[in-house]
Amino acid sequence: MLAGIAYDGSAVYRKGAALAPRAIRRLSAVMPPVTESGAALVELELHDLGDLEAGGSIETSWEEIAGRLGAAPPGALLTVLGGDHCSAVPVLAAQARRHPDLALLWFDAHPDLNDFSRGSHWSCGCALYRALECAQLDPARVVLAGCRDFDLEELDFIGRRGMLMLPIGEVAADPAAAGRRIAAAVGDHPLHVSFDIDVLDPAFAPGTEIASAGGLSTRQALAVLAAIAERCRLVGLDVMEVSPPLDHADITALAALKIVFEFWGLSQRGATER
Ligand SMILES: [Mn+2]
Repeated sequence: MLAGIAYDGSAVYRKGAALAPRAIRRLSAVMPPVTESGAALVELELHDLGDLEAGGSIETSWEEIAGRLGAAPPGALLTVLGGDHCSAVPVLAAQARRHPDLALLWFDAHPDLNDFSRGSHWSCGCALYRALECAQLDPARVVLAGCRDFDLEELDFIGRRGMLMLPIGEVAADPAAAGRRIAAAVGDHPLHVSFDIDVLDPAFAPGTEIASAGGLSTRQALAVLAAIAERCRLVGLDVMEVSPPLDHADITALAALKIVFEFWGLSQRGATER
């Protein structure tokens, strides 16, 4: 099940992510439905809900969007194209409803764990904080990976709530080992992956609201996901913060598509092997 959330009302620095679902869908025509390991994706049935309307503020629309997404058939793998990262709030609320013991992997240059940031409770720096509240997710079942830009109160929250955070250096040095460590922490819980494209280095994903140097290559991110998929039950993916107006030669949108297609292949393979 695929849906877009064409929303960037929570972006405080540079808007543009609302245009991502359309850009990514348009570019998808150039991608053959075959993964890099040669698995045909044509066996996947794809239902596209189109773009869900978030209005001017996701604060007032997240519950309705969560209702739409939560109506996906129980076994369906949910894939959502954002949108700024606050678009993940309804996604995670829906996923927590569909999978009561949900675990979350938050791939991001920023933990987004401020209660209040840049003048609002609903700016991008608050995305995960609001998602934990709205989806009623246990922070102990959330793993952060790739973070490298912090507000001090975020580090405080991570420490106090006992959240597992894999430092960017550790993930970059050995992505497969990082994936195994994440999988061990997730255990048997169904896993949703929230992929902020800014976890990638700006060299691989320049088109994003707040790019952060020193990030992962697309290859490293794929290696982390592959190691996780061998061990975990993947139930969903969202790819957020792609900003077409800030992109160059569609590099970022194509990276997002690569992550989506490979995730589909990995989920398919994981489901067959387990
Ligand atoms: Mn984010």
